[in-house]
Amino acid sequence: MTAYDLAKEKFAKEGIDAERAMERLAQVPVSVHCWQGDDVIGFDGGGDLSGGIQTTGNYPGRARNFEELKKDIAKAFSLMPGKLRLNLHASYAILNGEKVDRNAYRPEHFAPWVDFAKRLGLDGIDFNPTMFSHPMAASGLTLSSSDEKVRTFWVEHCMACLKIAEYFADEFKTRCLVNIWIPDGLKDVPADRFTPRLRLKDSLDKILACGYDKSKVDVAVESKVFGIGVESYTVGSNEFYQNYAAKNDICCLLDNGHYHPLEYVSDKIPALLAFYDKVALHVTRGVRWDSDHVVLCNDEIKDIAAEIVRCRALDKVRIGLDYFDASINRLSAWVTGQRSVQKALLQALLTPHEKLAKLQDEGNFTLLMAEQERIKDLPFSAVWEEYLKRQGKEAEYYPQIRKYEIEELGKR
Ligand code: RNT
Ligand code: ZN
Repeated sequence: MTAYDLAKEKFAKEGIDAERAMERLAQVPVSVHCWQGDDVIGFDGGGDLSGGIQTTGNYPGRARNFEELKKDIAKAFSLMPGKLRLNLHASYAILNGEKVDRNAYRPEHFAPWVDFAKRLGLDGIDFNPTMFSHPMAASGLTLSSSDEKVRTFWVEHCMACLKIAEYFADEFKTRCLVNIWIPDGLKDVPADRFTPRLRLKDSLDKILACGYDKSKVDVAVESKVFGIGVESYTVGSNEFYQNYAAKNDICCLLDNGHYHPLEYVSDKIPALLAFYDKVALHVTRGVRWDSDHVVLCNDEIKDIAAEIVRCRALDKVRIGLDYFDASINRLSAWVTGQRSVQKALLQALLTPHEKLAKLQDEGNFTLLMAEQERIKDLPFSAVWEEYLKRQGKEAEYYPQIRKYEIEELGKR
């Protein structure tokens, strides 16, 4: 018997079908962010990375253009198991020298991305307006700016993004998630916390009123606590966006780096699912702050995966990745993070949640604790290895990364 056969038997004894778990996992799309490949710089020359987010490190081989980024994505994605989507930022428009600003981007500026994503056999493309690293974001305020010209520019940008999202949805016949995140906030003690929020509300109203096709596009809003240089006030706070999303029938995006360190996104998922039919995620790893470290298969990620599975919400939660590490090989960072999410999901799919929930309902907390601990020792790794094998992936992917580093990245 192989290690997998033995594991399968063990899981069967727990009432878990390992075959079904692997099949289900292969169907869950993970939207992989393009911005890990080039340190969130983009192609439209908007300016240095701004908005209170930061990439640190200087590992050689950063993708400097579309060709290099495509090459890197193709290589990294080839090492990722499961169903993949591409998460694009508007700043990755392919402008080919055309003088056009972000408020006038058109689907054709992303057609080369569609061709590329189709060539890779991806499930679709998700999209993000880029409201940072641009002269119109120089004040640190965008949709909430007191300058009407600035607000209008970014409202137009978001509307343009919604059109582009419809195009993505049409091309792939899958719904496109458009996630709105703005850097708006203040470094020091505000004199007015109210008016900027009213302006943000008004800008969002204008964007949503553009008549985008709700049968093709999901709009999400991403809240945050603070950013570097904007420590004292964030316009798009958690309460602001949760209420906005609820009242306007759009979706919340939870980034697990965007809360106070003892608040857990895993606990927020079931809370939101009681009210929303969809929840979007940015899976990341914050170390002491929203540092966007590479996702590892740690307790936080396992808890998030467990909630998605036991809320029976694999079709309701849109999983996207959001981290950027420039201190290590960028492709390795990509693959490690994506595999960590897949591994956590597999573990969640192999857990007898119903049995445990029953113990909770019966008030049998002694056995519940004992079982929760015993289950940690089930042979998950044998199923993970089998899953990788069936997906045509090797458990050890570093040799391939190293080879690519020598042959491709080393030349940059
Ligand atoms: C910033 C947000 C946002 C960005 C990306 C690049 O704190 O998490 O999602 O990281 O849009
Ligand atoms: Zn995010």
